Amino acid sequence: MKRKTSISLQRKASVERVTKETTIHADLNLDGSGASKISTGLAFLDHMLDLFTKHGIFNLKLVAKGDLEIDIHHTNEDIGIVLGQLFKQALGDKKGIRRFGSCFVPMDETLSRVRVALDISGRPSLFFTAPKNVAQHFVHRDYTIHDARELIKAFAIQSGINLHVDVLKGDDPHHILESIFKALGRALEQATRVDARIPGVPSTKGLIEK
Ligand SMILES: [Mn+2]
Repeated sequence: MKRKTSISLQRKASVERVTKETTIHADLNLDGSGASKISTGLAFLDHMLDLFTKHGIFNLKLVAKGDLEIDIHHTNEDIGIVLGQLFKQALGDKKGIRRFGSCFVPMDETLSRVRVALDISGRPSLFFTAPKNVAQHFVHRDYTIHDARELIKAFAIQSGINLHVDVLKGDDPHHILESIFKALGRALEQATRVDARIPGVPSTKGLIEK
């Protein structure tokens, strides 16, 4: 595996990940305007990452080419890995950030039944719950809520974020996934925001695990 990264003083990061399964190039600006340029080979995932970027008010460019002839697993998971690495690098020493974020995003019948809450704690974990009958539904030919869970898990682990995603109700998987990716973007927007009143890292310990 080849991996190249670059960090700038501004809260930006670039990641290039090349393996036998996928090739991914990505650039993130945490202090963007919600502009996205996404091409993953999976139309539904492009749509979700556009929403994530827009509602996170980040700028994200991501081009992925993966072994989709096998299935979407490698491409989907590796995109989660790269997104996590981008956020970890762009956050740098995490000085002055709000650290916590949470959001409910209404989407027609899934009103207030998708909850996302997160802590940029440096201690990565994902707690993801969804009603059984919803989780296995195919959304668009080849993308399920289970696939979204796998991407978000890789993201949480690589970014060092403690992340809770709870789908409590909802009938339409497309709407549920939109709520999840929008709420994740908005909760990250809150948590990554720099607040001038916060001196140093937002922890009484005086550090956040690297
Ligand atoms: Mn849609």
